[in-house]
Amino acid sequence: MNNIRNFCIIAHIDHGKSTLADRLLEITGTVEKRKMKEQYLDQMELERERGITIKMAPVRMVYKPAEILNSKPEILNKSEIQNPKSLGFSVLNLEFANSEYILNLIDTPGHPDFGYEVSRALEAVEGAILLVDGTQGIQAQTLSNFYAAKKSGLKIIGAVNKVDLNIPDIEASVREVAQLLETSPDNIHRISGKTGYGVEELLKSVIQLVPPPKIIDENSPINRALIFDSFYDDHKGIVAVIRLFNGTVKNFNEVRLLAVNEKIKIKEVGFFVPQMKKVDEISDGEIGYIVTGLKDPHKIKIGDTVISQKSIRQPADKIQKLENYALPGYREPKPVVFVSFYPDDPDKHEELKRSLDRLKLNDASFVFEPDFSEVLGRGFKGGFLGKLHFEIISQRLEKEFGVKTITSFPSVAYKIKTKHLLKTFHGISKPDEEGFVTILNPKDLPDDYEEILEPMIKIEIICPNKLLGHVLGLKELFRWEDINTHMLADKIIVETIMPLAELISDFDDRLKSVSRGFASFSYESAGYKKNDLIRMDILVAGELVPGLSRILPKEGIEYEARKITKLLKETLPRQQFSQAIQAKAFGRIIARETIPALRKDVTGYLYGGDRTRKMKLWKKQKKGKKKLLSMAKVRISAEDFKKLLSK
Ligand SMILES: Nc1nc2c(ncn2[C@@H]2O[C@H](COP(=O)(O)OP(=O)(O)OP(=O)(O)O)[C@@H](O)[C@H]2O)c(=O)[nH]1
Ligand SMILES: [Mg+2]
Repeated sequence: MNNIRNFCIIAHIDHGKSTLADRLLEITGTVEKRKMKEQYLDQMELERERGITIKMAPVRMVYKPAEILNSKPEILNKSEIQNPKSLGFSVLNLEFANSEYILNLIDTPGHPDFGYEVSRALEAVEGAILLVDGTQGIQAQTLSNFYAAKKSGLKIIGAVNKVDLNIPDIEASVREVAQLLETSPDNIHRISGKTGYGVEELLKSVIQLVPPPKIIDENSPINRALIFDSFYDDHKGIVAVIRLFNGTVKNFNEVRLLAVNEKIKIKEVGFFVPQMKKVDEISDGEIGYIVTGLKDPHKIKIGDTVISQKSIRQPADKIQKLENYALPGYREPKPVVFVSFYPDDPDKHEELKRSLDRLKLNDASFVFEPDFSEVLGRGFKGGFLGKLHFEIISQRLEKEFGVKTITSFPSVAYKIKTKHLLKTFHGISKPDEEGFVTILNPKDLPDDYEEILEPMIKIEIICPNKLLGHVLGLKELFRWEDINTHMLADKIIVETIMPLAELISDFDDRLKSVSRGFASFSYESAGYKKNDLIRMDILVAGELVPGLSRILPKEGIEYEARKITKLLKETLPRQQFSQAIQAKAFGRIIARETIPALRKDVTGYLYGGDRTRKMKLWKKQKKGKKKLLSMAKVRISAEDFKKLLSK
């Protein structure tokens, strides 16, 4: 066990984690060179398409320094092995070179919407490489991930990446990282994940500095493992990704899932290499998977503890209460964006449910519950960690499961006081002690509400000093309050309070563009605040489109109404007939556009003056249209929602 190292790579988005992981896969011979492709661990179709990591990816690598040295005869001369400097390690020397190490790496996503993946990975490892793009320096998620890793008690190794780009700012980034880690710049690695420069030295540091796995109570009569991820495999069924904290798990072992209190017989155990590879057992301190044989996806709970007895002669439950063996597990994810999904075809309700269940198995931060709309029928309300998270789930539904859905505008949770009773799928909403009910769907806001509170966030933006003016230029557009600034090395941190609803408009894009990509942000919730808001409905061809209602500040609503009707005109498909698009608020129409018809003149072949015949045909066409209309559900893709939400 002394030769096992469990570690992850954490960083801000795009700082090069998955590219560094590629080099580690190569150095350790885990993936053959001819099979190598860029960001190898990003295996999901959407990850490759978008060039970002969405899921954490564990991989087990075996590293034999001596073998590597043998393959490089030019450096295999004893004096060099004993001269630590040349090989980048200082303590272990020959003993190190002759050993074999098991390296369990977890690549993590950088985008804050997938932060739950990172937080779970942190609990399965003992160390982290904090990677910083040398051309950018420290960014918001560098900070938030660093603090999270520190809190989890991990050994953190700093590395500045992309040194192949040879830009002068690199040393400034090194100083920033050194300051953050409270160490000397000499201890920060300078690497290039692209060329491989410095990567082997970094790996050696991981081996030297990251402690071997911690074992909780070696004499415990219980084997236990933490479930930190799960997914559905078409052939194997429900698979749990685990970290062993005590003992071993073997094929065909009977184990208990503690939180859900379910006994299962393990069908298969294995490692990720990075594909699933079956083995006989996973032992102390290692990371791997178990095929659970479970049919019901709700039986897998992320953060649950898998336990079994080490020996039958010591019945565990007699020794201690089983709950006492539970590992700490995870805090529940807190969704901030809510969207309702309805199947395109009402008959597909079950299929949609099954698909959402499977997605949830693969994405613990996604939550959903039943929902109902008079027009669209039975559906589900999904809770997401952000706008990108919603976009990804919605696209995965379509790509991986072939399920088409009608979705509502992404919304946040408002609290309102009203005389009306608010019906939800689960019955009538009960007011809290202060008389407020929470609404997740804008359509539920009555015009004559008494009071409305909107959720606020505390946002922290980090940018180079010289861009401060540009960043502050966003103040009015995004309704900032209480702005504070402070310095961190050559950067400035802006703290402000902003409505959460602004975050799901195009805040991220705007910040990126005013700062040319040099500013980044993180946020946390900051309670609720009373504001002057109203519901705006959208009518297409005179009919209210359920998913398009939104809650907006009264001030500037006409502008918002004109913008959305115009955008909808460009977005919605043309029909056989012209359609009016209207925005309604304060009980009246405040903006209007018309989508022209895909003209097909049914009277075109008639000539002469017999008007009644024409009228008859027009009438018939109108009737057909009416029928079409009642069926014309407005389907808007996640990408179009993004456009509609932009400022
Ligand atoms: N020049 C240069 N480019 C690099 C280097 N490492 C990564 N890149 C590029 O940076 C971009 C992002 O790389 P990724 O490895 O996907 O970054 P990531 O940190 O995994 O991104 P997320 O997982 O989405 O947070 C890609 O275009 C890489 O080719 C490097 O050392 N040098
Ligand atoms: Mg990545």
